Amino acid sequence: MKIETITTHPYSDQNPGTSGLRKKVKVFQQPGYLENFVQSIFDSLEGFAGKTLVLGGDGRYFNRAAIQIIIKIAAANGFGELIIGQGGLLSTPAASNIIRKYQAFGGLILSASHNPGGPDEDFGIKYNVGNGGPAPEKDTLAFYQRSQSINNYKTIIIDDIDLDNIGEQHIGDLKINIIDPVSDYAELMQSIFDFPLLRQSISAGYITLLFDAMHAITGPYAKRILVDMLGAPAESVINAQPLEDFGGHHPDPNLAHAHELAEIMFSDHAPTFGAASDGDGDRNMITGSQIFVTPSDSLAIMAANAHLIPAYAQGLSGVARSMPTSQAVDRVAASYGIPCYETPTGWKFFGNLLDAGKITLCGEESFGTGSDHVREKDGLWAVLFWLNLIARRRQPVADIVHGHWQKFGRDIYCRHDYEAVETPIANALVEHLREQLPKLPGQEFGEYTVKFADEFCYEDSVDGSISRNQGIRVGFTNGSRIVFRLSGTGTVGATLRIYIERFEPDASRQDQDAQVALAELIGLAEQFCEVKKRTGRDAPNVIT
Ligand code: G16
Repeated sequence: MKIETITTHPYSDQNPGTSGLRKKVKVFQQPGYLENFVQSIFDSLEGFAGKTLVLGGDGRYFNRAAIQIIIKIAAANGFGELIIGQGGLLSTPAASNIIRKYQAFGGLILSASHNPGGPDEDFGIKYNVGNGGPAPEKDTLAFYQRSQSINNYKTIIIDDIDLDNIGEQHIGDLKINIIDPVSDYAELMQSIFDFPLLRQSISAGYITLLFDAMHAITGPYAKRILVDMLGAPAESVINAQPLEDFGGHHPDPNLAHAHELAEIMFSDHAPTFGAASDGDGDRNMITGSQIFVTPSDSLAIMAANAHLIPAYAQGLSGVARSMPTSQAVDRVAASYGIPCYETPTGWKFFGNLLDAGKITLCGEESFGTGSDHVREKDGLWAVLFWLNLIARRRQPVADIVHGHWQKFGRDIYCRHDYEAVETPIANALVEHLREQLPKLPGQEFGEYTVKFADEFCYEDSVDGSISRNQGIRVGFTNGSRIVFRLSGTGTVGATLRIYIERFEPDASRQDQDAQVALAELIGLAEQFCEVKKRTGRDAPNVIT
């Protein structure tokens, strides 16, 4: 194996965001761009000689080409084994499972998640550490710093590797193991949920379901698990074929983008349960006949009912949510007497809490829920959790949700996204918000009095690391909140996210439309941040 050292020059924009480096495909296709970032990662890591690296992606455009490039750089840098999903495919939670199960040194996951794919769309790459979770901030910072001074990368000159046939291949001392991307994951799911009960509920027609794979990675996983193993009819999984451009759509599981599913779920021939997952299979959207379950409510309901699932029958050690996620799960934790942690946005912040056994379940408003079974959020796991819940409780989704609100109260919640805002405008807006923070506490706005106004700073209770500037919060004396953040996953300009919530304990007032119930707070958010005034827009691009 002859190692070549190729001269390169640094790119200034390789600072990973919320979840790895996400850019337009054309940015990644610049000479040495992907190579630099991968070499920067390897240069920042220690002790991987002869060890195993897991490699796979969501199958979007550039996935295969990127895998071939990475194989050669990994070989030249001295890894001993590469485990790669057949066809270069691995869902993000499946990759996390494989890293853990085979005790790999780490893994590279290729995805831009829910962002669109294709030659003019998005690509991404992130490194996951040996616990199967996304690299912590200290590592991603090291990758970025290295990328700013890199002047060469190592590779080998060989023909492309066959990614399509399962089995072992060897290049010099390097073993390349092409594996079935689904079977380890399916086995893990079988160990968590009550598959016999699910099979029975589906065959008896008690549960009817529809899963929208959005032409992304979960198609093969859903077909194997829901259809082959649990006996759901083949037509229960739609858009099951992974496509490089996701059929030209955003593989983003929300009511706007999973509209085919949404139309059926709100029609008079809706099945009992409907769900969708995203590009790389870590997000989930949960619906029932005539009802959409917000991700924040879904997390709270899962926490409240976890004891009904075989793997969590002993109860939960604790729960966690990202800061902008609604406080619904906090109420469940308080009532069950278990701790609830509030972390910054980004799955990487849950890793330490999960590893330390402080939490069993965690989730985010951005359509992510997961548990200690892997170190990523997990779309199909959430789907199976809900199916298992419905099978155990023998109640429709709407009854489960309304029953939960009656017991714990409802945290009425929404998120407004203003996408592709010009970066200077977004930065000025954040600065404007910051300036107001010291004077807001105590001020009254109609029925709302500001209790606190700050910028969220997180101290990790396991390793003591501190993450500052994680979103601006305005909290009111009645428990309502408005949160402002700039997204760390966009690829064009800046995306402003505004998260709004209000607690409604009165069961007779819980069935309101969120936009109506939150209208006053939505008006206040504009008063504070002036996004409409500053951008000239009259509405958010996406409301979830
Ligand atoms: C990633 C992160 C999540 C985060 C989401 C949105 O998810 O893993 O923790 O909540 O991005 O982040 P932001 O608000 O910064 O855009 P995914 O599914 O995109 O990998």
